[in-house]
Amino acid sequence: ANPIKQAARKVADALRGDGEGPQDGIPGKPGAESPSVDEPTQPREPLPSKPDQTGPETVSPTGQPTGADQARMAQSGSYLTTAQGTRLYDTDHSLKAGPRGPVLLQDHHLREKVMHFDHERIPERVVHARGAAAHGVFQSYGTAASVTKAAFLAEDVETPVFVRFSTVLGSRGSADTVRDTRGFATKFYTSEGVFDLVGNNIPVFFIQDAIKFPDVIHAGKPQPDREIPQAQSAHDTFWDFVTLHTEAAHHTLWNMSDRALPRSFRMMEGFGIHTFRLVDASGGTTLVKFHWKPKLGVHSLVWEEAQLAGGVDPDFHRRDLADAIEAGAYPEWELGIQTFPDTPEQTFEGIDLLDPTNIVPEEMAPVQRVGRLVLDRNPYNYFAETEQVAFHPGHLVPGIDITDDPLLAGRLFSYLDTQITRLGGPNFGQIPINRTHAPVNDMLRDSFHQTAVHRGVAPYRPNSLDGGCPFTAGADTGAYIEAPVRVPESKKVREAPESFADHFSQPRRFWLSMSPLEREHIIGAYTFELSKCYEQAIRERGLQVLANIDPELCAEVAAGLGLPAPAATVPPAEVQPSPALSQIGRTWPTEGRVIGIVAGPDGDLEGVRAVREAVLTAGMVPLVVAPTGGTLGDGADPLAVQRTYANARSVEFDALLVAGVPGVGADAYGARDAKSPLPSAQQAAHDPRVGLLLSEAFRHGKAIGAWKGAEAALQAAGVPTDAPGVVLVDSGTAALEQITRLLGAHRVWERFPAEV
Ligand code: HDE
Repeated sequence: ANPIKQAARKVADALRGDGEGPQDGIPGKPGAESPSVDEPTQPREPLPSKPDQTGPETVSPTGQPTGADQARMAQSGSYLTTAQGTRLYDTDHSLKAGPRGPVLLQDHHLREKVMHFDHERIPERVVHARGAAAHGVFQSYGTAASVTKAAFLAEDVETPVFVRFSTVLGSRGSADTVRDTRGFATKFYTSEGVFDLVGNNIPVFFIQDAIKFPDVIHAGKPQPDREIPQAQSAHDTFWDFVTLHTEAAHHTLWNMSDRALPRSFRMMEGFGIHTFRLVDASGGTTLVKFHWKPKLGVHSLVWEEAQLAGGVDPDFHRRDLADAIEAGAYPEWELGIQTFPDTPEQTFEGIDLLDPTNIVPEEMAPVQRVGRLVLDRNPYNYFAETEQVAFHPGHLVPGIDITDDPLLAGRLFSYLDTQITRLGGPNFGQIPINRTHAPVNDMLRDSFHQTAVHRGVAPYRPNSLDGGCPFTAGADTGAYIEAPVRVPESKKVREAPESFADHFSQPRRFWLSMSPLEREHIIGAYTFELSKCYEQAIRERGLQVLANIDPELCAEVAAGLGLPAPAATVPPAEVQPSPALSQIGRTWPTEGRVIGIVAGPDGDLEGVRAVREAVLTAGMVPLVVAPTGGTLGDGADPLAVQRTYANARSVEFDALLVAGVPGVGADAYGARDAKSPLPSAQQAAHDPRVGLLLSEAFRHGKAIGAWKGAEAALQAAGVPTDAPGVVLVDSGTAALEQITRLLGAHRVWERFPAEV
């Protein structure tokens, strides 16, 4: 019998609905017809709003039971089809002249399937290639309504958003926790069109003029000969550039600070960097800088954690973001603005607002809160949403305008231009994640990937064939009208203004605003990075830049490098510190923090159960760590294990709770020796994996709470029970209470050598 004919008959039967057709349909919908395909989008009509913001239900990090989620299923119908909608009877074998014969060129299914696969990859972003994103809602307070007519900033308006976080230098597959600036790009789907706030977690930039962007990125990316190092600034070309081009000194200093090692995307500030211009209902203008303030505070990893995570969990930040949202610990920020009078000089208290290497300290211009952002849904599909989202600083809405910052000017060109290569043409606005929620009525036509079927014959103006439509709007009908600001009269030049020439006073302010411990971290970072440079001249130039920022910083780094400290070539600037820049010394909410509960079958299981519940009630995420996977305890209600001694590393946890006697069951690892004279409980305490977990947590300043009989495990790990932030009490819940208090400060800073 001919198998192809047999199969074809089967399909024909199935189509008639009377035979045993393919049975691989979705459970519950046997033989259901595929839903009819939606009409192609008509850009003239209001586009459908995004689906409801319901969180996907899948495996929860807390080990909660999960349910199937239709929206997450790959199938949308019972039968597999080609891209043209034709049903298929086999997708596992090529069409051949006999089972052992040659494959036939006429196999159009094979051709289509492999052709599509061959083109699955698109170019990654030239910068910010590695990212993670989430959907959410922005709710405005209305406090900005007096300075901007932007509809989404009026009182109590809810606007759907999509936010993408990223590193800058690494490729799409690089590690999350590298020392780098982070992107913080927000797409607001407002009623007046899309507004993109394409910012970073560092408020200044390496360069003052967009024409230098290719230079700084060529220097920062892996070196072109061997393509190393990946996603790092610790190499000759980066330091060669930033030490010659001293306007980079401020951004580089932030990069050497803890800001470049965020604990979580949820715990980063965001900055629009450039000064923008707000326009109110009567045409009045105000200069403004945008800030995102995280509800959980600004927190960082320590350098060793960042390095470890790069290996043990390169997806550390994207996992943290997705897990937090899935667990219901929705990340939150407030949008804030610093406002400045729109004077012809565009300066504020002597600070040039057009220079993107400058900040204005919050003590001089407070950040006024204008709305709240909540991220509450993970993307369904990384490629379709996170990869294809296209941001552009020129996506502006009425009420928000630009200034003459020369860096911003270049960005206004670049972001559209780059999408042509990355997304394959100018119609990227029609990709679902990029679609505006405002009605579109443009006269743009054709080109690659055009999904609209435009009607009519007159996509031009003026016309009579369409009755003169479309008409242009005015100020009273929601038109985007550029603020009619005066352009300075001058001759054409390739020059920076004199006010852009001070490269050291702003970094000096940042340095002076740091606590002693943060300074230690900065010194360590410069010493590490410059020590990775091969060229002596580059190290020496690096020290010269530091000498011009602060002699003590320079001396400490020079000592670490074993080089003499040069004298400053510019006198140290007289600047006031800005305490708001320091991350240490405040108390923050602990929601969404991850608590590791280290347990073993011989430990206090009831205590573990109780503390797990208490962690959940406090809005934090409990992860039970046990010798093996599966469950702890038998009987009717065993306790699910989320991590094992073999796969848990301290970097994942913000604090540890040690339940009684951890570690039993480690035979295979050699920790438990049948011939040992020690009772099993004591041997268990010496499980080296538990020891590593505890000693790392201790070294990285994490709170450790232990109860009933955990002393031996702490001792074996070299964790003194009387050290700051080590809590030894009678029960797990009592331990939790104390470590929660410690967590408010993020880490037990007293454990670090430098005075806080
Ligand atoms: Fe970007 N930048 N950039 N940048 N940038 C891109 O756009 C560029 C700059 C930032 O999650 C690219 O779609 C130039 C400053 C973020 O998709 C590209 C200059 C700031 C993202 C581009 C700058 C940023 C990008 C690459 C100097 C902070 C990721 C792919 C004038 C305010 C957005 C793309 C996302 C991405 C160009 C400087 C932030 C090539 C020419 C300053 C967060 O267009």
